[in-house]
Amino acid sequence: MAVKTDNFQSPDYFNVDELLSDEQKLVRESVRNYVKKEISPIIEDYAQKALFPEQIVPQLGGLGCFGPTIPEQYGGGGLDYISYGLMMQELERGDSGVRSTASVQGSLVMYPIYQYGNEEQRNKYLPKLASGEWLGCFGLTEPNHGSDPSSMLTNIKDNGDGYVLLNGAKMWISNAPFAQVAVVWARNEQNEIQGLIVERGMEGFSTPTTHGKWSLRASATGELVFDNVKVPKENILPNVKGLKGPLGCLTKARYGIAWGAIGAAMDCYDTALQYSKERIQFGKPIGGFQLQQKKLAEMITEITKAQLLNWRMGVLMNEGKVTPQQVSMAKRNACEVATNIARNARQMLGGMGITGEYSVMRHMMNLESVITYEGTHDIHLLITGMDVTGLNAFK
Ligand code: TGC
Ligand code: FAD
Repeated sequence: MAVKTDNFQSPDYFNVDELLSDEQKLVRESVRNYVKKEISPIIEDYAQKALFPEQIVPQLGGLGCFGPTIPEQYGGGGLDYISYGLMMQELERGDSGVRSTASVQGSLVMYPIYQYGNEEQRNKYLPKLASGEWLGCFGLTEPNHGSDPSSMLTNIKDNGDGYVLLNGAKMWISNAPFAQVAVVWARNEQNEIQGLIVERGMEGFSTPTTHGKWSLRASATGELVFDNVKVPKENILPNVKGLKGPLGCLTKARYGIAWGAIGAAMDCYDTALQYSKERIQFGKPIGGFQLQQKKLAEMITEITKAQLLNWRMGVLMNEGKVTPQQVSMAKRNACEVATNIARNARQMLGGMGITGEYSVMRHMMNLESVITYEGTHDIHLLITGMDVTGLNAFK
């Protein structure tokens, strides 16, 4: 496939740029330039072939996209949450799978080691994860427990010799086939959920690849299988017990997804806008027809609303005031908006919309995963429903 030129023009209808600091704009610019140079030219080819572009791991590390809010002493970027959000926006503008790689590494692997780990664990793992020397994954979902992780069966038993024995299986795990390190959530003998760091090479630990995905094809997904894996007790994350451990990580990752999904939507909108001005039918550009303008007008309206919501969420996150329920709303909204925009943009491109000549169909298929993982659309509706009514409709 021919190398692509990326002519992305970022939509900013309500001058949201004016709300950003110079540092935040600089961060965004560097990731945008990286995506134009290293991701856009190759990503369609990798997605078509269902290959994970392994080279992005050290590249993203070098760019500071892994753990940007983790303190610099552990290799993180020491940046604020709006910078982090803008990074995720730009990465997902390129491809949701690339953003996934960064989200998992930063929010689901580095964050729990930083937040729930001890100093030795932080020093041992965080710098290597930050630089991209190591890739990590996060194991919460199981074959029979997705939306309801509280019912997980994966378990640890004290082996009496400084080790625990880990048994069970995790499914749908991003980065798993290439990861050196897995943060795994399991039940202990007191029935409490605990996190532990499992390393590739531990006997009884395998990571079979998941094949046949029509979505996130350039992201590697796999299982984590544990068959009496002897994990040193020192690999248990000491500072959290219970489901709030993994759910706390999800809040950080959902935050990044809310920004990321809008990045994908911005790319779909920009592609459809440019196409509508160039594609002539019935003697004029299709952008001159009212039906196409309605689609574009609705797209830019929804993108703008979501950009403002994300910015406000970032401010609250920086102030330590955001609630998990607010993050949940922003994640759900961004995914729904982006999914609808991708579908409409694809239609606006006519037959060309189903080809890899344009990014839109790839985004559209990717977003089906993004609206499903980190809590499905339904689960996030129920989180908001419970928050506003005080009544639990999950069970
Ligand atoms: P519940 O009783 O509500 O809560 C248990 C404890 O956790 C606390 N909590 C949270 N803390 C931080 N952030 C959140 N978002 C939190 N939600 C709840 C809660 O306060 C409580 O604390 P405590 O101190 O009282 O113990 O738990 P529940 O079992 O009723 O479940 C609630 C529910 C359904 C919302 C939760 O299970 C859920 O969110 N389910 C969705 C599962 C999910 O999102 N899985 C994601 C797997 S990872 C993934 O998809 C990665 S893809 C990444 C990529 O590739 O980019
Ligand atoms: P289910 O929970 O079986 O849900 C099926 C349907 O039932 C959904 O429509 C859901 O909304 C609905 N439903 C469930 N409960 C209720 C209810 N109470 N009320 C109403 N409707 C309900 N997980 C990880 O741990 N780590 C990862 O890195 C990871 N990466 C992923 C990558 C990809 C590409 C995908 C697709 C998934 C990934 N996941 C990961 C798993 C993801 O988080 C789960 O798929 C998601 O949480 C949903 O779980 P499930 O697939 O088991 O669906």
